[in-house]
Amino acid sequence: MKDTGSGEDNNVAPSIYSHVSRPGSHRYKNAKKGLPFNLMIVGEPGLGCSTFLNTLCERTVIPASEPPNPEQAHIAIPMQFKHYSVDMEEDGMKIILNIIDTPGFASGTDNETCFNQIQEYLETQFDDVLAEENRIKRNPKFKDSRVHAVLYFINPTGHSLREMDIELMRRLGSRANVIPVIGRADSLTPRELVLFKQRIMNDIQEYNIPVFSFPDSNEDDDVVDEETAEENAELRAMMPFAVVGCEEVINDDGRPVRVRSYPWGIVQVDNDEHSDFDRLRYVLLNSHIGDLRDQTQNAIYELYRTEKLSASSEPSSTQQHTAHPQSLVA
Ligand SMILES: Nc1nc2c(ncn2[C@@H]2O[C@H](COP(=O)(O)OP(=O)(O)OP(=O)(O)O)[C@@H](O)[C@H]2O)c(=O)[nH]1
Ligand SMILES: [Mg+2]
Repeated sequence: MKDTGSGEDNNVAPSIYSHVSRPGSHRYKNAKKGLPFNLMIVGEPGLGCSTFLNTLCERTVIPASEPPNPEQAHIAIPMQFKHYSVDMEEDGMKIILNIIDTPGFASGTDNETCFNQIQEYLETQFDDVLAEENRIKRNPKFKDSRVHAVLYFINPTGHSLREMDIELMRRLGSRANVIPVIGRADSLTPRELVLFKQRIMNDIQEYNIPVFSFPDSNEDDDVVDEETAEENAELRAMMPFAVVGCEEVINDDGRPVRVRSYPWGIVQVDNDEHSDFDRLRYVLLNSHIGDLRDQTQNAIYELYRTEKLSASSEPSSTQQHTAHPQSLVA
């Protein structure tokens, strides 16, 4: 069954985090019903995934999880895929944010099952599109549920990536735009965070982990204008994004501000000096929403489609798959 957040709400308040959007995102402003963006969140229990999503949506979409019953603590809870849909508005652009949360990920000893389930989930969405492309009569109401980005939450240990992180990101990187994120980043001091980010990026390079990269003008034949190339270089240097989430909103001179209050001070979620939350939010819902969708549809799905069709041994089924691959692009 599908859990829906406040997806029915048509009078969506513009985000308190709104900036001026980059020209690239304006091409979707005509998406009258809203531009669908499918976002999956994966992370170990307690890393702040749900809080991050609620912060992103600026409302409680995912309720706080019930504390586990101590008498049943020995029973591993299977991972679930929970769906939420939220209407958002970002600088005049309507976005239908479809969230896939994965509570229970890595909460038992058998991570392999979780990895397989997530990979299968991503591939099933591709299979649905492939099947739809090949129908003689297309379903006009077909919902494209290919996942446009997977946020992978890394534990703020301060060490480096663990085997589990490497294995999961490696496996999912060919099936989705994986964006690594350090959860609960306020647990590290600024200096620890710099070192931790460096170690993670070294591991990503060393183990050839295919995470989403913000393209450089030299690397990409597509036109990446100077402004975008500069912005992308800045974003690459910031990776992995260190996020802080919080549900508490305080009034700061008439401006609603999300803060985590501690006896020794406060952490402001949207303050760039405290957290990369605001930059990541902007990447997902504004500057790179088009790139993430295009990359999913034109590169990742295409690769999957080719693999799948090449593997198909039946000559008749190969002939069937001749529909134009772009035909389902919203
Ligand atoms: N210090 C700190 N705590 C956080 C942050 N985000 C969430 N928390 C706290 O961490 C705890 C777990 O947060 P959740 O958002 O429920 O974490 P989750 O990853 O969704 O965990 P489960 O759904 O329980 O598996 C809560 O007590 C949150 O208040 C953060 O950025 N910093
Ligand atoms: Mg959660």
